[in-house]
Amino acid sequence: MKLERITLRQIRMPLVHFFETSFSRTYKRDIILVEAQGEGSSGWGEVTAGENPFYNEEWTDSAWMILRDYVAPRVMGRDLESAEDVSPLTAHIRGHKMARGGLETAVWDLAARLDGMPLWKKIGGGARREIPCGVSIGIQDSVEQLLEKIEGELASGYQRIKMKIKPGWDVDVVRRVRERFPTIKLMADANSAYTLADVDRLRQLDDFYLMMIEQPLSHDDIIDHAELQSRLQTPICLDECIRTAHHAEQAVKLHACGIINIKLGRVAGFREAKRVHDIAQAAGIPVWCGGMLEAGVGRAHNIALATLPNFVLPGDVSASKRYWKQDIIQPAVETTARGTIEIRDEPGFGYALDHDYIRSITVREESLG
Ligand code: OSB
Ligand code: MG
Repeated sequence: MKLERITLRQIRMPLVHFFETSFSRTYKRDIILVEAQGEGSSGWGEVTAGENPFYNEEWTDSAWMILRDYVAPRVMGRDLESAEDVSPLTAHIRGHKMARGGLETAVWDLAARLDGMPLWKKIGGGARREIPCGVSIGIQDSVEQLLEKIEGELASGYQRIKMKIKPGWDVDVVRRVRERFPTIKLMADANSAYTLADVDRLRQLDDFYLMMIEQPLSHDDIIDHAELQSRLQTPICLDECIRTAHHAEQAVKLHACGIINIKLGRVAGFREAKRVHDIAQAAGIPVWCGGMLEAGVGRAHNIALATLPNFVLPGDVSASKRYWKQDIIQPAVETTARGTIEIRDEPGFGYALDHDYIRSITVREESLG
């Protein structure tokens, strides 16, 4: 397999509802789609970087430059035995894993299409025909608004609720959610808003039998999480700080977490995501698939990933309509009344691209040949 052309497209999509984390509020997304062409077919990937370097060091504009100037030139025209070969070719680039993952995932999709098989099969997944879904609910303007949102998501069938927390929107808000919904699967994501000095505050969350607390401490720290975990009953789930399989090994060794959230972009694509998955599985640590407010392409890739065997917990992959009035794929991603997404058997990521719609929301395009 050889790539003859790589096309980058930046699309702009308003969110149906703003999404607020401890680091920022987002109203619209600027997303890079990567089309990898070769052997008469196209594979598609989505760069999961945010619009600002607040979740990690990447953002839409940095990813565009890295893809154009560093990632694409290292892969274009090379003889690829399989999609596994892409990640090593770009591993010389420090950081910028979401930019690398944008092309890596596109090549996996291309490889699956060339073999006429679904992407979930190509990556070695298929442990389940439907993936269990939760939702991630951002910080709201009021607790009432949050309770209302949770009510709506539960009515749609979602299996677990994740709420975002930050200092000032934590213990009291979680308490009110628990009082209202005593038996739901509930968890909290802090996106690195705390330090070890907050241990007493974080210990108060043990009262609410949360499934887990996600990434309470620094985005690049594992050691402090290990100390915090030893002082908490609630399992810690690591997100931001697991960027490689080696980080997963270190977290296991230090007992820094009980659960890992795997995001394709954060670890540079399927190859490393599978390695993180395998390390966690061998250590008895369950994983789930995180989300980055993806449009349809990234969403479909996440669905494929979540069919690997150790993705046993409901993830943050949910229906398109929670994010977009119109998604870039057809059909849109929908959930069953059981709070699951059924996998599809079409070649590649399994959905059709809505090219006309993509064209209409494209704000920048560059073809690299
Ligand atoms: O920490 O999981 C996170 C969104 C943007 C950046 C970081 C995170 C999130 C989410 C949303 O929680 C998950 C989703 O619904 O896509
Ligand atoms: Mg998170």
